[in-house]
Amino acid sequence: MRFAVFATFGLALAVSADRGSNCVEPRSNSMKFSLVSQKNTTGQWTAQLQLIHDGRKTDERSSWEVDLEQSVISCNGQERINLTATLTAPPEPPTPGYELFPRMGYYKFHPTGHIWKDALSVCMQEGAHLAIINSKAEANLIKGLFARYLEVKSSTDNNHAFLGYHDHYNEGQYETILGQPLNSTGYYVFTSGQPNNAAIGIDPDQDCGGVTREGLLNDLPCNTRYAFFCEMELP
Ligand SMILES: [Ca+2]
Ligand SMILES: [Ca+2]
Repeated sequence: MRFAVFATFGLALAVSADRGSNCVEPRSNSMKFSLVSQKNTTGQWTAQLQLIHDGRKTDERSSWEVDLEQSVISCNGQERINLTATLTAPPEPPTPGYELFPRMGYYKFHPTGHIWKDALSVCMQEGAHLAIINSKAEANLIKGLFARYLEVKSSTDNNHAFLGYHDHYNEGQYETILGQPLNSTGYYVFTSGQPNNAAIGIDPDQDCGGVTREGLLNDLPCNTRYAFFCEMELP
């Protein structure tokens, strides 16, 4: 959904919305603009536009984006400032329950424990995959989602969740569920003393990927139930 706001200096304001067959009206009317246009000491006009949508500024976790273009026309000693602001609304999550994180993807935390292969299936059924961490920023995102749930259900412990990596084929050689070596994903930070491949309960070893509440990696037993993260790539 894209629509544009055209403003001329002097605050004559008009709104033009694309009403094509694939467009819908905005769902919320809690949208405010803050527009500042001023001449600096060298005589140049500058403009700043800020969008506040649902109480959040565009530079916070809102994924609304604002592009502002400005041109100055001088005519008969007068200056006319043309401003064009283009708002781009975030796409709807392809599957309910997924949250968009701009430039990262859609994520969903499942707070009810599953064994690893069932967690893998749940994510696939939702059109996603078990999450793979590719950066410190993504690890922080996972940590933040985990922190929303002080307790998880039907999980072996409250402090771990499954991710999309494993060492099913070669012990200690971790790879993602997409076949990439884990140490080339951009994030390979295990928590202290891990991976340890230790036996827990009915599991003789640990071949499935996990993450701690601190966003650090830990190998986990595959047939033990943990909460898990699904991830959907941006289109
Ligand atoms: Ca292992
Ligand atoms: Ca471990």
